[in-house]
Amino acid sequence: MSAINNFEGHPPTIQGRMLDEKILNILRNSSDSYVSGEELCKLADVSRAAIWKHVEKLREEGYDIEASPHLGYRLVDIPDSLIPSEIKYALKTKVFGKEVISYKKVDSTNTIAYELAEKGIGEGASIFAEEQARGRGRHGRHWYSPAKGGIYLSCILRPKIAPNEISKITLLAAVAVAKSIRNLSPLNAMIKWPNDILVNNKKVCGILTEMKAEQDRVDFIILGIGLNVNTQARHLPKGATCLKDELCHSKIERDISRVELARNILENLEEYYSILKKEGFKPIIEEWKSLSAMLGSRIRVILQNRTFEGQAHNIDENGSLVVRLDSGVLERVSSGDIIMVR
Ligand code: BT5
Repeated sequence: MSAINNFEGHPPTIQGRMLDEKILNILRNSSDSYVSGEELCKLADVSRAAIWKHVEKLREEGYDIEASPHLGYRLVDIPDSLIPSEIKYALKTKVFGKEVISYKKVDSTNTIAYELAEKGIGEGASIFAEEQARGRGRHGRHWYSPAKGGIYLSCILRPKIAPNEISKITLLAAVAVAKSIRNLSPLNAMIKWPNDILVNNKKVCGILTEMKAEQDRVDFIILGIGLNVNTQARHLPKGATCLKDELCHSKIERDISRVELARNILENLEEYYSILKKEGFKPIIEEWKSLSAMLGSRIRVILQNRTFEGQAHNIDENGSLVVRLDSGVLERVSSGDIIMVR
């Protein structure tokens, strides 16, 4: 596997990671001022040599830490990297992102998450990568996952649901991501059934929900989210866009913080997942409908063995799309591809 766990050649120990975070938090808390080496040793309860080693490691991860022989250490800049210390900082969740594992490059975060789920990793564990060599869409399609610009995330869920309810999780995730884009930008993110988020009718995000299940119950679900944030257009297929370019078209020139967006997505996932558990699927459907790019529109439905047209009429209690055919007959579609006709 081409993965580099936690931006090193080997997985860091839990103690090592905790010390990194401890040092970072001390530097963060002193905002713009220096923390002397002596004070840092005292607060982190380690030797000067250990501080130096961990500061070096943090620098390798992209933190700009100034070291002055007389004044001590100062945090100058933090990286917009999808690393545990950044994702977990100020993250307001109990389950999603409780465990964060980050990779520089993997084949597919869904594959890694699946393997970890089989080994028993807990619900909410979140696997991030800066790049995927073999990012997957549905039906074995390729998901373009170039380095640095996107968020490639897979979360492990262990809900008590039946296998035929899995599309509830896809729809829930679509609501969470669309809301996060709207929370952190002026862009009107919309949802296209079943698993796309669109901005200005172009795809910015796809969701791939996979599972391991017994006949009547889900063992675990891997919720995979691919979101183009600052991705260069030349790396994307036709019909796709990224948030940065859509902001630029609205005359807003800025990078969006992937870390902030990733945190917000984890927080929204937690909120909607807990709504699903406590109140059922109905409130999620209502949210989904309010964000829908297609209800009421004429659509073409492409299934494996046939294609037909109709009007996107509704979403039913299981997350299936209800299409009104020209004859007036309502047809339910539980999976397929949709093209908006006009
Ligand atoms: C999807 O499939 O939209 C699901 C994509 C899920 C990707 C995430 S990334 C993290 C996790 N790990 C993985 O390996 N996968 C998940 P589908 O509905 O089948 O759409 C696939 C189609 O979207 C492709 O055939 C292209 O037309 C288009 N596409 C591919 N890459 C894209 C991108 N980066 N942005 C927008 N569209 C893309």
